[in-house]
Amino acid sequence: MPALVLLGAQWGDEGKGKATDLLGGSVDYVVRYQGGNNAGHTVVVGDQKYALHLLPSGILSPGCTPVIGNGVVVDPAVLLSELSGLNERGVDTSKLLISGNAHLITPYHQTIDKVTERFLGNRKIGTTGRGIGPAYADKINRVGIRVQDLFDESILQQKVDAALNEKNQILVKIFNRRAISTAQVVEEYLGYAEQIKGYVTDTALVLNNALDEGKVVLMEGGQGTLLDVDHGTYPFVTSSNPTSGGACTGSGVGPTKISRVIGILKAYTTRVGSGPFPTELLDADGDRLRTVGHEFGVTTGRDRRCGWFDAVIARYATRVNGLTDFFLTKLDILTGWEQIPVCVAYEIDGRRVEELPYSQSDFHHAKPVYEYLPGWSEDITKAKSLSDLPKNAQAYVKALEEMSGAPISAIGVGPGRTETIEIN
Ligand code: 2SA
Ligand code: GDP
Ligand code: MG
Repeated sequence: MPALVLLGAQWGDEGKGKATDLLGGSVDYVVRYQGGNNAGHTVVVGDQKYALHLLPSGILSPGCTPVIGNGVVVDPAVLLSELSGLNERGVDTSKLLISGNAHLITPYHQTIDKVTERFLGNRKIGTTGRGIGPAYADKINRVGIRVQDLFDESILQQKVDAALNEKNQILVKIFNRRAISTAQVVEEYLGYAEQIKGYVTDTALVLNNALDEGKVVLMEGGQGTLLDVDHGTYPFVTSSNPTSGGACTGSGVGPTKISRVIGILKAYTTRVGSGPFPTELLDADGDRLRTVGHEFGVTTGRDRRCGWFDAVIARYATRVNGLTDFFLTKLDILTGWEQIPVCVAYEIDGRRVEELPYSQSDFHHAKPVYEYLPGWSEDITKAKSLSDLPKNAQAYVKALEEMSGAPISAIGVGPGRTETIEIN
């Protein structure tokens, strides 16, 4: 198996961290290809719980080389603090590789992210406030600062100065904030250069050489398909491409090298931030999913919005990512419901719609059409095979598989590494 991609099939927080960690033992490299420290990936190893924001989840697998690809935006202060946090807990992070072409998040990106959200008022995106969108905007505008710029003081000075010329105009004149000083940013960032230098390399070359030698490379998405800037619920999206195409551009590995694309699919649906969500539950059932499923932002601590499983979204994820299979997660959280609604289609202005509407206005008006599947009450957290599950849980999994358009190859029945059913 050469390269494989693992990504979120919904709005993120499907359990990608656990899934990556599960595969970590059988892969040589784990690569983050987009996003930054807006991600929150939880990995539970024995009695230890790790929350990773910027680093790839593979950093917890000793045999694995973790890679931050060119498509990621890196906040160096967060990077260093995440590394030292792991080191203090005895995790070896010395193998980390960071692309010199990855862009940097700077304090002015965070300021712009936060003030823009404040000015948008009730039209806000609900960002994580980590400066992600403004950093990607600078990358596309060709005024971004890259990791490699840290190692040339005069280039860094020139680039920060050019970027701040424009930013300060906006901050002072439009947002009524204080101007940010070039000297201060340059001094802070030069301070990171020495600490980061040893990790920085041409990661695309390293990964392609590794693939030529028969090594296995896992590319790990942050966020999820419906938060993709091209294929998600724009403008309520993140500013990068979590979908499978992003794995190629964000790592420098071509599509012909990828043999498997795994979609991580939660047995119900959650979303953090603003935007349409047809199966959202604003009642006691939603609160129950949030409480039982511990649905709170790993990065910001925000309540996640919760709702029933949406098969229209799952089918869409299969299509836009070319998924080969799904990992179904958090099935255990559904234990105890008498019946479980599953959205099989939408009703939009009196019409039944089977595919995700490309028009955002239509999607905003989509009402879920539910089928009701019988629930189960038995504890499933010790199940090791499909046949260990109660009949109704097996039927729920089978129904989701049929509706979603790709086979389910693993089922999560708890947060721990071993709480997984693998299906061959
Ligand atoms: P941003 O900060 O520009 O990427 O925000 C834009 C939208 O993307 C959403 N987003 C996320 N959604 C789910 N999980 C994410 N990671 C954290 C987690 C989130 C947290 O694992 O819990 O802690 O709040 C994530 N990152 C970005 C975001 O909510 C906006 O809707
Ligand atoms: P990610 O962003 O996709 O990596 O997901 P998060 O870490 O933000 O959220 C998923 C949460 O569900 C984490 O707390 C995981 O430990 C937990 N989790 C993952 N798989 C399962 C599962 O099968 N059952 C239960 N109960 N929890 C799970
Ligand atoms: Mg998360």
